Amino acid sequence: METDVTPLPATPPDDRRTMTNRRLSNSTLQALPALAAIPGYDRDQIVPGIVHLGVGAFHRAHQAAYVDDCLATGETDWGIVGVSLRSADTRDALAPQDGLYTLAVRSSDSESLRVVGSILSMLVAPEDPGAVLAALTDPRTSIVTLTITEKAYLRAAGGGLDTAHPDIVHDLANPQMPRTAHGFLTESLSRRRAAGIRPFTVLCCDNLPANGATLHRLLVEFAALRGTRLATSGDARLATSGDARLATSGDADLARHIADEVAFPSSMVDRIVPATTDADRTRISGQLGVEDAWPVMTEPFCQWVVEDDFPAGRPAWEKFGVTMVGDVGPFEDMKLRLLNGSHSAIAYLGLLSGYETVDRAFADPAIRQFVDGLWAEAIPTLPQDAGLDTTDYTAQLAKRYSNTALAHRTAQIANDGSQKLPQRIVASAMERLSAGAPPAHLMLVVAAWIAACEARGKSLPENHFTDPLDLALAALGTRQLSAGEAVAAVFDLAGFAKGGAERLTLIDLAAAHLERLRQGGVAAAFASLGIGSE
Ligand code: CS2
Repeated sequence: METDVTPLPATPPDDRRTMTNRRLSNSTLQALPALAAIPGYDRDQIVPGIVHLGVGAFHRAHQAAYVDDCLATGETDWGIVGVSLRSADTRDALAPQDGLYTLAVRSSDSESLRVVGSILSMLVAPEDPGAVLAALTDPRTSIVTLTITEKAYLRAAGGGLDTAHPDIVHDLANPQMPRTAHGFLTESLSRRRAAGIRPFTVLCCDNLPANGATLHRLLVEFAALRGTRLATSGDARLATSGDARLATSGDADLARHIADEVAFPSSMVDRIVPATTDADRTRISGQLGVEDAWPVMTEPFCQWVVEDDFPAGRPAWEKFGVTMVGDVGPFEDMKLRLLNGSHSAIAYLGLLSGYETVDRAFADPAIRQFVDGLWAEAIPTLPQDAGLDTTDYTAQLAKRYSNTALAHRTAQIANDGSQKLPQRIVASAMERLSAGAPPAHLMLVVAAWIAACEARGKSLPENHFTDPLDLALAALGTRQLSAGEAVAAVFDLAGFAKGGAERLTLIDLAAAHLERLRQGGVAAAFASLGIGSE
């Protein structure tokens, strides 16, 4: 089957002639100052082998940089077709740049610039879902990577597929015109199977526990449901084939095919990537001498641990820094519970204390002491026999959080708390409690999230951060609930500790903290943990 991946439009010739306002692109690459490293390979020779769903700043600082290293070693089969599932912004910025962008690696006292060339073309799903399906069905596509954020997995509170979500309902009824990652992956796997093309490997790169297995389960559920809905919806294929049973069993078969034949290795990804600001754009463009409309800022640290299960082939990732393992679970848990958990803590407690960035919040001795207490509660929940060095890991985290050049905004991390806290905080709290130890620090993070939500429109700007549950959270906010009532209602809404024996105790702990936060602010909550008192 032929591909119809749309190449990025070439830079208009006029642009090449003008010396002012020139754009970063293939034609200006060789003239960049020596301070910026440029791709050391011929981009024209690179074949697209990876489709990436969700081309945000994180992907461009992480997987695309690893692939760039791989292409530089002479592998040519792993160029990236980037897909935005929602907005056209990244495509609009990168298309005139032939997909090139600057990665600025910043520590407190130095910065290095590198132009990344691994993204060959970009597609915007809502503009042309057919082109995305064609790229996914292209026989050259062997790997599909995803960074679509936690909320785009569309999980119901119990963890299964949210079958009531309008986009799931839409995609089940319109398999040819999907909106969700579930719809795109399922339809393209179905087309590949029908055309005799081997399935691609799906490599999830989002911050979810057992992320590959989680996505695998959701897709099997989606595919099975798609069969059910097709059989009852008068779908065009059924009408023309006149054999409803055939089509139904076809989709049941597809669910089985995805369950049995498609690999979903899990992976742990790590790099801190603050949102790019206008000041970053101006500064980087000034240094390059050409305009880069969308550079990416990041830290020196970078980690990728991947389960080695790629039946359709993979780049020799281990040659350039990726750790290939049999079981990524312990690494995922350590990262989610120690890094992401403390990140959320710093975000909410930092916002309530008036800090705009992680480094400023972390420089506050009380917050620093709190984070140490949080780590002390979370560490015993990690597997003890997996060789994890949590002392070294947390020491590195402390250094990374102190990077003053990143300006990583607390409001950025605060987004989507309802989707993040279950794996970052609540899971550790439940395990801690069932081991007989009260998770007092962990539950302050939940209370601080609720208090930060309550503070929006008061001490914090109205939309300072957002959450998929915002409408329901705002409705709760109008009811003048006691701390206990508010926490219980939020646990129900977000599905925290659903069905767990620990639920009521966790609610009590969080409610006591929320009451302290409401009455005496962060200092009062910290005092209950012995932080800040002499
Ligand atoms: C952060 C993560 O925004 C957030 O929720 O905790 O994006 C974090 O920076 C990355 O996971 C680091 O790898």
